[in-house]
Amino acid sequence: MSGIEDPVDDLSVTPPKTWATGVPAVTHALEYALGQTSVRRTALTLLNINQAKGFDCPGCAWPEPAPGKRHRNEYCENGGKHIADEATSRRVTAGFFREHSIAELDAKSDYWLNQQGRLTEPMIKRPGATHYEPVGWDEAFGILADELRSLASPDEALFYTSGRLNNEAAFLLQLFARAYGTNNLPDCSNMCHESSGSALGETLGIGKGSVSLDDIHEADLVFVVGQNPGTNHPRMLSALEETKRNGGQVVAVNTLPEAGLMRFKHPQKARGVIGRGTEIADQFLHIRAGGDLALFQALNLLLLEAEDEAPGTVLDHAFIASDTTGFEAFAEHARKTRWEDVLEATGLTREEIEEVHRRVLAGRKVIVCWAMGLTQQKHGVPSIREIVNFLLLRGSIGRPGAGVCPVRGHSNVQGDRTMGVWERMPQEFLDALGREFSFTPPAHHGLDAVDSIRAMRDGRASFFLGVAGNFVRATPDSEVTEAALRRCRLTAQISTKLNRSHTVCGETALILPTLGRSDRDVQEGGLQFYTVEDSMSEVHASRGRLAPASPHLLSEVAIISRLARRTLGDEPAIPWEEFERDYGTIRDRISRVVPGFEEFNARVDRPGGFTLPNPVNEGVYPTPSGKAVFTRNEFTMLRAPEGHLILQTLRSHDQWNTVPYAMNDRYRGIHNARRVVLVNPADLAALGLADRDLVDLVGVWEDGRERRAPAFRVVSYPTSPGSAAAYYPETNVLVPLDSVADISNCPTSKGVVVRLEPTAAGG
Ligand SMILES: Nc1nc2c(c(=O)[nH]1)N[C@H]1C(S)=C(S)[C@@H](COP(=O)(O)OP(=O)(O)OC[C@H]3O[C@@H](n4cnc5c(=O)[nH]c(N)nc54)[C@H](O)[C@@H]3O)O[C@H]1N2
Ligand SMILES: Nc1nc2c(c(=O)[nH]1)N[C@H]1C(S)=C(S)[C@@H](COP(=O)(O)OP(=O)(O)OC[C@H]3O[C@@H](n4cnc5c(=O)[nH]c(N)nc54)[C@H](O)[C@@H]3O)O[C@H]1N2
Ligand SMILES: [Mo]
Repeated sequence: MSGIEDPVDDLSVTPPKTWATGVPAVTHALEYALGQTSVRRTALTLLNINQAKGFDCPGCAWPEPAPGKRHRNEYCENGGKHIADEATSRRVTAGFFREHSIAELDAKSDYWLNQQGRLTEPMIKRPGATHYEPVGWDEAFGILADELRSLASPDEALFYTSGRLNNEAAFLLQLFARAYGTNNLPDCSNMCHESSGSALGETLGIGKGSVSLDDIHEADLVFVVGQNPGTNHPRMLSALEETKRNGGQVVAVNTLPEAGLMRFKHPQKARGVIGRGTEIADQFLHIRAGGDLALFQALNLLLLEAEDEAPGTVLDHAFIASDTTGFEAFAEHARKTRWEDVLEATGLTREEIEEVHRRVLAGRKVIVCWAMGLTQQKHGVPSIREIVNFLLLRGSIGRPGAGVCPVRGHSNVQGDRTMGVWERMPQEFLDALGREFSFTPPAHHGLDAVDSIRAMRDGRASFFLGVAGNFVRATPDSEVTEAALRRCRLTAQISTKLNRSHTVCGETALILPTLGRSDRDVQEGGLQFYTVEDSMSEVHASRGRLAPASPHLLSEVAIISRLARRTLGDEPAIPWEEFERDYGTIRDRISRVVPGFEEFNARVDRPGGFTLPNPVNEGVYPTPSGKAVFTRNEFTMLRAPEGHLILQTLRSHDQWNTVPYAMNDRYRGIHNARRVVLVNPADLAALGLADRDLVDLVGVWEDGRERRAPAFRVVSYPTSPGSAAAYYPETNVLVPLDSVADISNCPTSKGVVVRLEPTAAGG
């Protein structure tokens, strides 16, 4: 398999940190930036991140405070690193590809590939070639268009995107795919918050969260479940600090005692520099992997029992009667919850859960936040449905300070979905799109990420275009996925930086280099801006400031427009050239197709942009019954066979998804190595292993095929009993393609059964 070696294996371990951010954090961002580029570019980039006239941080999707309330430096350490990584002065040129064969590049680590710098001109690998060579844009579009036109069915083509893409380009991509004839629009959401979308769509009729930043600030109680904000959403800690200042409480639920959940030192305030910072979690539940469903079932049982004891004081009967369906059936089922199951599944004590229950009773303004620790579990969808039950019981939805908060990942992952990047867009959207552009979009659903891999593996798809992501490293079962991509007739990637999706090629492969968020985008119609939507449905503009990395780059909008025009000609009649000239004309079309975007151009020009309407907060639930739905969820838990552990594959502090920035995970005390596996000391003893032993991680799955990730250092760490943790993407090889969450089809990246085998000598 490709590129498994690490540049450094010089592991040192220090005790895990018990607080997050503070001055060292900003220093780390600056260090990374200055290692990549000049002082001037560093200053230009860092000072423009998330400012009203600047660009949206390409890091996470956490929202910015209102324009007047923003800090001069409204970014975090990791946002600073992401932008420095894009603004780097290093360049990958034609000479680089002459020097390195594709096989040679494929043997390099993900870290090394990224460190080579920005891509500068379009490149092609022709059939049978060992190297990429330069190709003109025109020829590249011709090759892509010929291939698309030669397919037996449009459904043999796949159009992947990640949430790095802006709204305008996302709208054009889905328009192009549908005008061409397919709904095959797999995206990173399929591997990310798909379980949230499934659960919330079914129960509340909306695929997104319902709270704003102000709601977080004024909540009585915020749950942070299966999420590591100190690393992945650092600005969320400022919001939680505010919750606490206003008298609210925080309960953290995690299999690891993550630093950011414990204590927070604000990096941009004097208080953050000295002193102990703010304690974040009032209560920390060190839960077993996959125990969250059982936890919320127990909390729901306690609420029903408390209502029995003091009728009319606990549940919100008026809300339940007016706004929901299914309460009786749910309650009957919930009363059968057995404490012995709950205690086994969660590993918590009954006292701990009762203590949470008392906190819940203290107020109705309750918010539950969650991320990958829930969505990437086999029973992620029922777990989230149970959270909705929990909030509905006390009417903690659709009211100030209350609601559901799936914390999104990529900066515009939510916007891409709003723009129609989804293999299963509702018919109303397709009808509106068809009306606007006078064609009939295909009605049958397309393929998601996992099904796309199956289709390539089985020869049902042979054309793959990836936009703004790294499909081959983001997806599970690396060996299977790599073989699937290599079977394609053509693979093409619209990217800013080199990654493994460029080295795992189809017969023909193309690299189409593009502008990044921080780059100035000038078209015939003048200086352009893009728009994005954050995790709380706020839509705003993003304007790049830097000189583009190379004169040969085209914007994503330009690449998609030119490819579409070349492939489709004038049928259907879509003004692709006009779109490329002036992105405002795309927004005009969006305003006529996508609900909530009326007068888009006018409204997005205001500082801070605008917030999309959220029906749930107006008491409207777009479900078939028009009400919020209580669900019955069967108790279930993760069990590993004797001698095995449940492995979660997660992010270190120094990476952006598939891209490691350094070999460190500072808050967890891991330095100079990524091939480490964190295991509870009691489990280590039971397995006959010692701290720093070298082991292979061996995946165990019902298909009997061996999946092996060789040579990991064991680190004794306070993971919850029976569970282990190691970094993604090095461990994706262990996640079976068919091991997916029920209903959402999201890979179970947080629930992989493994055994640890001592690495054979010489291994
Ligand atoms: N710096 C940085 N920021 C990022 C990203 C990045 O790579 N780097 N990625 C972005 C993206 S796309 C996303 S989706 C988000 C991801 O944000 P997170 O979801 O925070 O990311 P992970 O590192 O996958 O962490 C999963 C967390 O869930 C916990 N967990 C695992 N299993 C369970 C379980 O069964 N129950 C509970 N209660 N907890 C569990 C883990 O211990 C860990 O704290 O971050 C976004 N922000
Ligand atoms: N085992 C395991 N697997 C996982 C996960 C996990 O927790 N465990 N997490 C899943 C999740 S939550 C997600 S979201 C996916 C992430 O999957 P992806 O979104 O596909 O991966 P990224 O690593 O974010 O993609 C990085 C690449 O994007 C390109 N890029 C960056 N900026 C731009 C830009 O502005 N324009 C363009 N065109 N290209 C750009 C660069 O070339 C860079 O190499 O991975 C998923 N896979
Ligand atoms: Mo994600």
